Amino acid sequence: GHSPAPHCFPAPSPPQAWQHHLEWALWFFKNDRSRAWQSNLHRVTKFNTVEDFWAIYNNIQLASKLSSGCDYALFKDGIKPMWEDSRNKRGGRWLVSLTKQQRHIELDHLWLETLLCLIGESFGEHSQEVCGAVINIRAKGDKIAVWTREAENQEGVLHIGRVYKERLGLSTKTIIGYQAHADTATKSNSLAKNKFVV
Ligand code: MGP
Repeated sequence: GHSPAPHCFPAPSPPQAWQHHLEWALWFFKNDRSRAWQSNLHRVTKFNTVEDFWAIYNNIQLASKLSSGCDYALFKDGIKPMWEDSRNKRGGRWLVSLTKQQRHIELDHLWLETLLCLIGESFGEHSQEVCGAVINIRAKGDKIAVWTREAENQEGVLHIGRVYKERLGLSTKTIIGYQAHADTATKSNSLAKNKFVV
């Protein structure tokens, strides 16, 4: 460790080695089975300040009030919330699967905490690995996920997973898994295999 600086002034905070990401985009997906998946996905708005984030958050429906089949996604501006985007295609997601009961007691809180993890860059230098987050409102059980750009980046993925699980306040007994999008996109049933768990 460092010895204390020999003067009375507070030491300057260390320069932050990672780049701050300033622009975020909010997306909305509304399920219309007569249309292709991609054409149901719409970018609603962009923002780059915390004040604008709250103005938007306070003016849209809570996730728990959306109808089944809808999603919200918050992604760094320029990254589309789809596997095919070049920034997503080698990546994957930390997936939190919720029970039906959790929609009424925890869903909105968990999603807000997820959004704050992203815009507050809670993962330190590994925040640059984050692409975005998605919430799926589904009758069979809602899902929240944080998408990262490189599934082979074990150190970054695990750091993000540990911090995220802690921030959500999930008990140590709750296990969450990370799946590569390549596996999710080609899975034959609803469960892609976990590449990592925390
Ligand atoms: P979903 O909306 O992520 O989960 O994917 P859901 O509805 O809970 O279904 P499950 O299969 O996980 O149980 C539903 C379907 O939407 C997928 O099977 C794809 O057909 C389509 N889809 C979802 N995503 C995230 C993408 C994507 O990024 N790209 C494309 N092309 N299709 C997607």
